Amino acid sequence: MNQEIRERTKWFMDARFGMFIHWGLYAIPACGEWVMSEREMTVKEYEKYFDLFDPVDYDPKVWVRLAKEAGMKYAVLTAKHHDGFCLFDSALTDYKCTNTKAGRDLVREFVDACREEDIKVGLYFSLIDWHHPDFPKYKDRQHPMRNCEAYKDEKFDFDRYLDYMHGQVKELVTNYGKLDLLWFDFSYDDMCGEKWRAEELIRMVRMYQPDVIIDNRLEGSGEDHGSIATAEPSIFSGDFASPEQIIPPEGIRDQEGELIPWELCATMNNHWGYCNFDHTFKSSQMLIRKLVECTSKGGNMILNVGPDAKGNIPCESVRILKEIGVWMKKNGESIYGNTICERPKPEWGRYTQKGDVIYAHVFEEALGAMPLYGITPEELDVVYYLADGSEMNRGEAWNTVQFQESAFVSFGENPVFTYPLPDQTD
Ligand code: JFZ
Repeated sequence: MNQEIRERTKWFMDARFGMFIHWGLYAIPACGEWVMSEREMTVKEYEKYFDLFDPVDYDPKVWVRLAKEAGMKYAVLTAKHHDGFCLFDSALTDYKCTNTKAGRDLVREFVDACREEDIKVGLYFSLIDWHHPDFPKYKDRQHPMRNCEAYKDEKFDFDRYLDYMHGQVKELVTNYGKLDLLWFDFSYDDMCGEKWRAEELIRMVRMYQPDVIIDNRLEGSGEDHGSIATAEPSIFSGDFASPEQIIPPEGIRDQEGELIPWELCATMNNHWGYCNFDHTFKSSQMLIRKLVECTSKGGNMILNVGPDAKGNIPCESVRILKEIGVWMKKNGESIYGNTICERPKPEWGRYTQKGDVIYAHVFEEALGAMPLYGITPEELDVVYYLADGSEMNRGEAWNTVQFQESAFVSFGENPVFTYPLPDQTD
């Protein structure tokens, strides 16, 4: 993995935790961002949501402050999703928020809010566009390119679409100041890489935004060249890998075995876009553990919210984020700037590490003593609870820490113990 990527992604890999925001016209039908495809709606049918769109409560400062309260360091908003509707004031289409009742540039307000609150700014941009007349129409979820009945006789000039798509990306990278992150989505089958004129696209982006971090979804998994995991990534291979919903078992490494930047994208319930009947929200405890797991494997987690049609983040998500925030306030030190700890994974949880300090995340109650696998007693300096700074009672047993009844933090709170290792140079 090259040095340039390593330097560019430094802040990102230290940040560890971000907010993904999937928001657009699909908040109105309220069953996820794929509704147009899933119901095989025509452009005309779907456009009724364009007429209805009226996000009276939209205030990105509220979103960004919530992200901050949860301990997140960056936020990524869907400037355009697959439905083609633009949350920004594109000069290349009328299908944009400024022509709806919203009447304002929603991306502009979002980037301003992020900068005001000192949150790094990211924009998601869909390579797929179901609204554009020159984007070949889809049939089903897996094959967005297959023609559906209603469009079977239409001709598509794909290059014209690509000019449009590149033009919009240019607008985003030139009209909104410095962007910290761009999230392109997504390639499939042979629709990948140069089919998007990816090299040209990335050269243009880099000309205006030399430091922006870019995901790896311009590239398809079927490509036999490039990929950031190879010694010779192509220019459009991106800066980080983007596993979805599934945490890679051992983190992600390149061919030399070196960790590469990666970011798990995850939903809180089972949808990205707002869904008014999906109440299957994960617990804050589980999400905290997923964040710890990503950190312990050298990766990030970007956790999604799907605001509703008025622009409010669902109350379940707000509650969960606030709970995570309480934990992060006390234990964030074990997440930010941390990475993989090259010791055997403890049976009862996970280690994260920053410099000489090991943080032990206890997921499972031990029977009185907690063996510090892979750490010798000689290495140990002090052991204390990160949440309150109190010292742990060190047991007699070799390589174990004895719990003091009174100091025991209940399982549900994800206690973290820190093990600052003595200075190696001593
Ligand atoms: C994509 C989008 O289709 C989805 O709406 C959401 O924005 C998500 C973050 O990204 O979904 C994908 C893209 C790629 C894969 C799976 C889901 N994939 O390669 O497995």
